[in-house]
Amino acid sequence: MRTLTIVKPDAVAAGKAGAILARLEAEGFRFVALRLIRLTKQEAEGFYAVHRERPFFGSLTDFMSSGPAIAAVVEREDAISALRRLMGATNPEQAEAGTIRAAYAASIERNAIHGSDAPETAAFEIGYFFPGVDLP
Ligand code: 3AN
Repeated sequence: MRTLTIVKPDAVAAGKAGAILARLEAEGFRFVALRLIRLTKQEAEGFYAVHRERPFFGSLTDFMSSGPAIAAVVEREDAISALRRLMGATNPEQAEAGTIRAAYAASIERNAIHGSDAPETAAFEIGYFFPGVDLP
């Protein structure tokens, strides 16, 4: 099974991208596709369209378009739930010890990593960053 992950701009700016990608590999994820992205505000808004009505939408899309990030398609058994567990809670103060957000997230918004939350969102998000790519 596959899912979409993003090492967010805060983690890339902090020089933690390599550590996070290495952690994914250590937890059994294999990279299927990977690219450095620099989202425009509009692209960030399109990606987070489901959150359009949320009060943090403007700030979130500013942050996500603030600098380079890394988008990757990763593969593993139970990839979606395994990645969500490895990421930890959205709010790093509530993230379990040993999770990526507990280690690297600065706040509920600048929280280091994204992972799709369901098969339908994974399909949409993979297509959003790798359109027309014939993934192996
Ligand atoms: P998750 O990334 O854990 O699936 P979502 O889908 O609820 O969390 O939220 C998407 C993103 O929106 C989060 N990764 C985080 O960057 C941001 N976010 C969520 N809740 C808040 C909040 N209360 N204040 C600011 N940003 C938030």
